[in-house]
Amino acid sequence: MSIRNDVSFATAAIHHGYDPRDHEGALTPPLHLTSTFAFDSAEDGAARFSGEQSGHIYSRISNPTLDLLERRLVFLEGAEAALATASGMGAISATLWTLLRPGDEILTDMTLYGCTFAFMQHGLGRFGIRVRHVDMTDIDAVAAAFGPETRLVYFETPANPNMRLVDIEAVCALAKARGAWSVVDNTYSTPVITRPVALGADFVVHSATKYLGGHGDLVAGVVLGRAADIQQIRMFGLKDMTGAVLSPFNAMLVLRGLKTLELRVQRHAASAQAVAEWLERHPAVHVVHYPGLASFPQHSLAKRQMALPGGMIAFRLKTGFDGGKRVMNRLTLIRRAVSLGDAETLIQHPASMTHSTYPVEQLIAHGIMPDLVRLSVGLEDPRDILSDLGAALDAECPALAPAA
Ligand code: 7XF
Repeated sequence: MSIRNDVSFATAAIHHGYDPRDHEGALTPPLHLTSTFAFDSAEDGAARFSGEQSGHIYSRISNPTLDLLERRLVFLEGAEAALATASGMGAISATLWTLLRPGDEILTDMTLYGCTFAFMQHGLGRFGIRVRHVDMTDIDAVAAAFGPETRLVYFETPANPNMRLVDIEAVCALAKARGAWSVVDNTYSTPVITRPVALGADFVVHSATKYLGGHGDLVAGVVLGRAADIQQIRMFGLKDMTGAVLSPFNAMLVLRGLKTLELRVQRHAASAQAVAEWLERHPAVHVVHYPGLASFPQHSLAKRQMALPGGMIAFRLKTGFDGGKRVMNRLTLIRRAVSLGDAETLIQHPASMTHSTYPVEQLIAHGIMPDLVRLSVGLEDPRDILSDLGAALDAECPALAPAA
């Protein structure tokens, strides 16, 4: 199913899949806080288990509140089906455990979120699935990296934490031609900015903990793809392998977050553009990685593939890693915390925090500079964000003066 043209994104994010008339007029969808579902008869129960009869059985398999969230996300991402999970890692692991077998190989970009990297290296690696990293900004290198065992291509765009972009259409077309599945982590972009399914991706995964939830009060994930594949992931990767089922309460919070997703992402992006331009002009800053800057090496791909440049920025200071630590410790409004996509502006140091799962000697090879600082631009008044950053960065300037 493709994105419908008759209802706009913002409207669907509020209304799609729910009619108050089916729920005693309740404006807000009811929360189905139940672990199990009563059958009308022993025969009905057996028919549900055998698949002859549709209907819920047990909340590790499905639940009406999760069902609504899944249908809404299906619409927003333009996919056929979705499976909500307890976390982004739950979505990624349930998907890969379902699709891969010992001896298979995954082709992935150099840069991945730290726990995705660890899951592939140590989780899948332990069970005979190999991971090959390739620079996916170089399409010829991707084409050359396929081997006879390559079953799946996996990447993030923009990549966490260095903002590298991958050309979704080009890489997914290569995967398809070589008979491999493509899985795109769309956490940084959200469907407001990029819809990978329309660009040829087989699967889209999210950490819904981030922009989809949007308020820093939950952990959740989702995988989207074709109906038959998602059903397999539900009945094997989720039900039998990981059990990483989302709580209906958290599903409700994600549904609430989705209502303002488009508005929030627009504001995150507008503020991040202003902050990135300001950072680029600051004398203490060495380099800023942000898709909305003309100086960004993949700026033209960003304009082609992304409706907005997003809310995430990575930067490096002229005073290096120690300078980054000093700046972080001077901030009074911006919070020193991992995660992203929250109302609060968050700052963290990937090499020692979110990406500390990489062996230190491999960080640079994976494009994660040890002095890189990551900023998730929040929804505060951008003038307040800039004034906090300004004070912290100006205090760094004396350290720039050449030694007498
Ligand atoms: O299991 P989670 O909901 O935390 O999601 C995992 C995940 C998957 N993909 C991407 C691109 C992610 O960024 C994440 C989580 N990242 C957080 C971060 O980078 O701050 C986790 C904090 S350690």
